[in-house]
Amino acid sequence: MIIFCYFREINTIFATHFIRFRQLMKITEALFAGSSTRISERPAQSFPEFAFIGRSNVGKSSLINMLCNNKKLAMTSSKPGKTRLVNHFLINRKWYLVDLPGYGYANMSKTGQQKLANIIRNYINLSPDLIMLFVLIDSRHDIGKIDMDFLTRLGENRIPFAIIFTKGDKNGVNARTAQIERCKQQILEYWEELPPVFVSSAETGLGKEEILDYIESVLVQTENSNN
Ligand SMILES: Nc1nc2c(ncn2[C@@H]2O[C@H](COP(=O)(O)OP(=O)(O)OP(=O)(O)O)[C@@H](O)[C@H]2O)c(=O)[nH]1
Ligand SMILES: [Mg+2]
Repeated sequence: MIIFCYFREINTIFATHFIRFRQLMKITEALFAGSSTRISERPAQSFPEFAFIGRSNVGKSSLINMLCNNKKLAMTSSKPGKTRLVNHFLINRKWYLVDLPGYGYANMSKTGQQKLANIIRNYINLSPDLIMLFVLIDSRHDIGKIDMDFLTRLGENRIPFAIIFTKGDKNGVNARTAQIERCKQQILEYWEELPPVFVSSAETGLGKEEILDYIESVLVQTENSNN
């Protein structure tokens, strides 16, 4: 299948990311740097970007807050469709965390959904500084068609991504592990190998160290390949 070779190529470029570095990344400063609807409106200063995407309400903004130890940094809500802009947060004055609107919010008007889809597509396809997209999946659910289609498009556009299974506190460890295993098998029906996979909880901090260490390893790798 054509997707397989795309993923193999992404994997070759990012293979070294699978090696765990013990960098003990710490976020000492997280500053809101601006909101945008198109790439031309991004913050003027350019730094490597790690962006968070996934279904509306999956926990993107909450995860950013958890990673930054600041519950008020990104706006969250129990109602889907809260984040409607691309929000840049400058971390340690060196890189950005980017909070994106969610996809798949069925209760929004068709025009509203289209608008969000355009904002997401514009950012993902055109940002020259996006080095890793974290695709968030609710750890209690199967991977839906909308998520799988989204992953396929990432493969087609050669966007490097990792997966984070969110809301890990909502299920017991056994049920969570079994469900995540199901999701991995679903991914392997379309992909030759799994991307890097993490489990998180914005409530308990589960996954924080692993995700931050991974970001650090990608940053080190990117710096090395630029020198
Ligand atoms: N128990 C639990 N609840 C979570 C977790 N992460 C997010 N939530 C809750 O899920 C709801 C949605 O969280 P958000 O972070 O706003 O989700 P989002 O993906 O940014 O949503 P949109 O911006 O609407 O696309 C909120 O009520 C959060 O408190 C988690 O890890 N555990
Ligand atoms: Mg949000």
